[in-house]
Amino acid sequence: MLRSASILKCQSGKKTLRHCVPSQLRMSRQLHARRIEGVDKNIWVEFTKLAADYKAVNLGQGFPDFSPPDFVKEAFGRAVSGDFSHHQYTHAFGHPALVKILAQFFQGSLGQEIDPKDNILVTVGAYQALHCTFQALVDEGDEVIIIEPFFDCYHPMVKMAGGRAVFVPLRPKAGPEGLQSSSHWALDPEELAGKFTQRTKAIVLNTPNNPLGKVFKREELQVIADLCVKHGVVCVSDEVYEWLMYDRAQHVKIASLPGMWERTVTIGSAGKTFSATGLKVGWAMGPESILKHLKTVHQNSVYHCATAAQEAVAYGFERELEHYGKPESYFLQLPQTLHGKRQKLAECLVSVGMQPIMPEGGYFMIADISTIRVDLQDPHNADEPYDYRFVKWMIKNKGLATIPVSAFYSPENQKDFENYIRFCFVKEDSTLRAAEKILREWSVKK
Ligand code: IK2
Repeated sequence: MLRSASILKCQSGKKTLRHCVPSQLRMSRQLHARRIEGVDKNIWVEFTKLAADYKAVNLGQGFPDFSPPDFVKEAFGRAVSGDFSHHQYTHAFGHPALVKILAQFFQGSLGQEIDPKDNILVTVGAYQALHCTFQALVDEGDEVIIIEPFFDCYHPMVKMAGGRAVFVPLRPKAGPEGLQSSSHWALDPEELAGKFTQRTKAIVLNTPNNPLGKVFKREELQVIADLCVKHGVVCVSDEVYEWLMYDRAQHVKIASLPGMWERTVTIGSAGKTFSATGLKVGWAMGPESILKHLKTVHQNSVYHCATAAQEAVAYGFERELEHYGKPESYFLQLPQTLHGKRQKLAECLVSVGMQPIMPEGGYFMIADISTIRVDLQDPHNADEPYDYRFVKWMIKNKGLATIPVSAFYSPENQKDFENYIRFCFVKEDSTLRAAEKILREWSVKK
């Protein structure tokens, strides 16, 4: 703005541009705010572009390459072609139809009566729910405990809020012989307890976890809950994959444990719930005492989310409530479909010499690649972690895209986890077959 204003003035005053640049700008003042320093790299921007540039078979970013269920598509169609009001502003903190059904739907699993007005904030995907949470709760110098591996945006969001991230890794424990499971990765309770200090404001939990697929058991959640209660700490519980459970895993909401409702922000995503990541409708749920602060951030940044998308999501939940627990429920059907895809991918990875960690939930499977050594001599990025170089090499030379797992670790722990890559199996069977073909041909050539 300033620059174009000065150019306009120049033209009218017939002066050269140099004379017109305000003196403050002529001094080499930095343009950007310091809070965005060090958070400019983004794994999705980098690897999604690379996958597209090389037209790779894409098991990288977590989005389904199949259609959402017909009832969601039809509801969206009705929303955009129907009432004029679906094209206009709706309530700032959530479209009335959506907050009403979300309250009804989740009160059972939260063990809590939910007030649609006070206890819910509808956001632009789970991303914005996370952003509002960190902006609203974290002060300069506050500490936020993040369990590793973690969905990558938690760290930059904490930093941008002025907080300090404190990391605690899930550690792989020797399991029984055979295929490893995400359930073999656990927190060390003593190590976790040691991370809580007087400055700890919040802990971030993600169950089922991205990228590992770990589903935290009730006993594991209880350890976290006890520490939150003891230290007066808020729990940010990211549960975007809550419907995607495999085998006998069960999703437990930490907010439902004694003493936790009043200190937990539970975050969900309609994109993941209905296999429609482009909808970008998410939500935060919690006590009014916390939610009111998230609303302050929301009303001063986004104000409200797309009305038609919220209308469609509301219909989706109404339909699911009607069919809850029945075979026609999408929340039952989707994990059943994905169970087969997960199985197939694991078998394929084993057969080509990788060691997959079987996920108990979610979209992803990580695999140990330390048995597959390839020559990654590339002088341009020799200082990058091994998994980054491996995935880049695989995209360029094998036409298969995945995501390096060390992207989900802090700089201090990255080195210990650079032998894993992440595969997304929420893909058409034809996509998975194309990936399998690449992997098999590769393993034959070795
Ligand atoms: N929280 C978690 C744990 C997520 O995985 C995501 C979406 N991630 O998808 C990218 C990937 O890992 O490949 C979100 C939050 C954000 O959800 P939404 O799309 O609703 O903003």
